[in-house]
Amino acid sequence: MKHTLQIIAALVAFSISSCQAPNSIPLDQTGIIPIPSSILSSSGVFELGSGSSIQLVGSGEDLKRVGDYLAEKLRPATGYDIPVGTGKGDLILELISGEASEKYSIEIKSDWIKISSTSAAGLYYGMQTLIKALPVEIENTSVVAHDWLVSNGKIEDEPEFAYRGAMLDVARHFISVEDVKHYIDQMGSLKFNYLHLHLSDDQGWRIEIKSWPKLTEIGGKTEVGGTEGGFFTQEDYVEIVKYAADRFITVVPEIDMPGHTNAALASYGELNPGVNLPNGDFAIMNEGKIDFDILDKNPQPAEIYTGIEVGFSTFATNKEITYTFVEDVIRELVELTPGPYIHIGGDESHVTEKADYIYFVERVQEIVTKYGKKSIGWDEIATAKLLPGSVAQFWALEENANLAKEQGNQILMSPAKRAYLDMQYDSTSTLGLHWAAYIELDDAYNWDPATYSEGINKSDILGVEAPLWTETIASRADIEYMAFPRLAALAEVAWSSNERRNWEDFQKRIAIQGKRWDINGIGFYRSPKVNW
Ligand code: TNX
Repeated sequence: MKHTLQIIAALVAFSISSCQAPNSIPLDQTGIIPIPSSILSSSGVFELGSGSSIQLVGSGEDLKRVGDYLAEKLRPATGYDIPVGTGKGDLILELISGEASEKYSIEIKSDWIKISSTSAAGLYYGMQTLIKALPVEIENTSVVAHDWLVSNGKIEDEPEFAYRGAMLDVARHFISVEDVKHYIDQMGSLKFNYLHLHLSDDQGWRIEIKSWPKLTEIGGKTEVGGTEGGFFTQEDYVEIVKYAADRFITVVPEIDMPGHTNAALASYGELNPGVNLPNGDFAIMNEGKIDFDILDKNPQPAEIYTGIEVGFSTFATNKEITYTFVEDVIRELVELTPGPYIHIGGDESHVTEKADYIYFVERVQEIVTKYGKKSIGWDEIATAKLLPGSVAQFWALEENANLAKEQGNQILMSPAKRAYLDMQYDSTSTLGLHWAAYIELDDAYNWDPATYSEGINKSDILGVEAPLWTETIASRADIEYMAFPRLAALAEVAWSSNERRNWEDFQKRIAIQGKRWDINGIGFYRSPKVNW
């Protein structure tokens, strides 16, 4: 009898404890990436149930949209209705008054969860954190039976850097609107806030410019390897800008110049540099030399290029038609671009004379300013005089970053050895290049932007950007394989403070993120550095 009672008591105790906290994972072990500034776990657990609903506190379309995203994320796997409204709910999104910032907090009690921020962007980031605090099964797109628990506690969080970017090179291989949107979704979940689109290069011109239609008719036709290219119509581009903005991501369009311009030079002969010969003929320059095979009274277009060499093309920096062209392109782009930046490229202009390069970069910055925007350019632009507010994107040369700093300009950190997503993981990688480095996951993770470059400190840095060049990358599967998991590592470099970051802890969290990617159908690289 005594024995039986003991068993019953044990069973009751077991069911009570499993009722209080069935399988709930402590908040700091849920695998949140990027790691928040602080996570406090407390006892007790919140359970999402069929009666759960989202309560919006505050007003505005942005707030409503964040509420809708959260509901849309929670509905498929749970099968719950999750209505969104201003009536009482157990998932509270609270827009608090005060100067808008990206900072947010999440309080998790047994009966409710509240995300608070002074901005809708902050609530969006809080929502992304909450999703990662839920069991990974929440990623399923059809109903799964599960206890949807979140441990009680409090999270406080804010980003380390204002600019957290990713770049897609849609020029070497064209990337469809659909694939760009898919990338934007992933960026949003990792709290990136800038999408840089590399819209033109030697191998392709990818944005419709109404005043210069041959750019896309001719320059958009092909891509690396000679396959069919493509381009964004202005409507496509606006659609991307809107899709990104809905996720608090600002698009930065890049027209790379004066080098990396073969696609434009193939579309319009008059943009080509050349020399007037004594007999009245005009000779064009090809790969930096006079091409005596192509003589005409008018400059001829360059030939279409589908290889992967860099540094052979240049605009004619001494002709007014070039600046008319650049101004037309920038004017049309500005009309479609609400964000503050236009990226003017400026890298690897190996066949532009140094003085001509400087003259060109200075003039183009003036044009960007005239249309109310700020310029970003690859670090070489710092060899010219920078206008106030222009940003140098460090990719290769420390001395250029320092030239920018000396001029009082900020630096965007994209060191090729750490942040380039097109670099191979190791010598066995079948995709990617390795001119800068092999970049394993820990290489992408273990660096501090504030100490990476001699002389460049935290206050000189606008942010961090992870570029994906596409010479060897031709499909969504290729993009995913190169970007993930490294994009998540770089998201944490950009968002979380160096003090908060820890590789051993990241190894555990990225393994959990990998389970999410598996459910999402994202074919990521299973780095041997992680116990997936
Ligand atoms: C260098 S990075 C380039 C790109 C290439 C990339 C390949 C930079 C500013 N220029 O044109 O695509 O290397 O890794």
